[in-house]
Amino acid sequence: MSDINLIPLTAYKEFQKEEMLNRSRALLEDLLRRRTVRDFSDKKVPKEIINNCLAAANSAPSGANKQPWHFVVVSNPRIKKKIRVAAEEEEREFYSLRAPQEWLDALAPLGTDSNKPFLETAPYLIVIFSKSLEILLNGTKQKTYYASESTGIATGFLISAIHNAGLVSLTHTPSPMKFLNNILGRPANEKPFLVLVVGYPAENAMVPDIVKKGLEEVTTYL
Ligand code: IYR
Repeated sequence: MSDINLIPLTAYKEFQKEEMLNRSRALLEDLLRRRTVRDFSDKKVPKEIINNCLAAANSAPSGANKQPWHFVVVSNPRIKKKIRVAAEEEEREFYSLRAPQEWLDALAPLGTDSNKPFLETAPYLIVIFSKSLEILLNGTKQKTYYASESTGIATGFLISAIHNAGLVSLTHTPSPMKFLNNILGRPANEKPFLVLVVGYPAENAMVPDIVKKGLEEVTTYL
């Protein structure tokens, strides 16, 4: 016999159909307002808001409930500068040498280049690490499961929570990202997943005029 400890699902709330429809529409409308922003203000953000958003991310489902992620929240200007210098070095190589033309063409509508001033301007850089192996306090190693998928789901929760709080974010993926372990002193079992740049948009921030695929193009009902 298994000795798992089951408890009643007291947290679940059922809504009337009408309310379900309203709630589904309300969240949809709110998420449709989200834009990835690259022009950040240096306006301060209370730490408690970031903490709440991270707690929301940390509630995400994960393989075998292992929570194979670690969040490093960087607000120290000296560390932000180090990250910017290292990231721009990688990006210069990416844009001028490593990126195939097809990739550069795909990025052209976004207007990105190797300059990453937002890494210093934005009040917070949340560096997300994914762990395929967990090292417990007593030094024993424990496997995690679906680490990338789990960390991706947690990151999605985080992006939504940040948007819901009235802030903007940018998913930034310098490549390769190994320098983040060195700068942030994270162990080798943690793999940088992405850098989430968080703050207020700059006054008169501009965003690329891009469109999303329609739902019918990405959905099949059978
Ligand atoms: N990491 C580079 C390039 C880049 C790649 C993708 I895929 C993007 O959606 C955007 C940028 C950069 O940050 O500029």
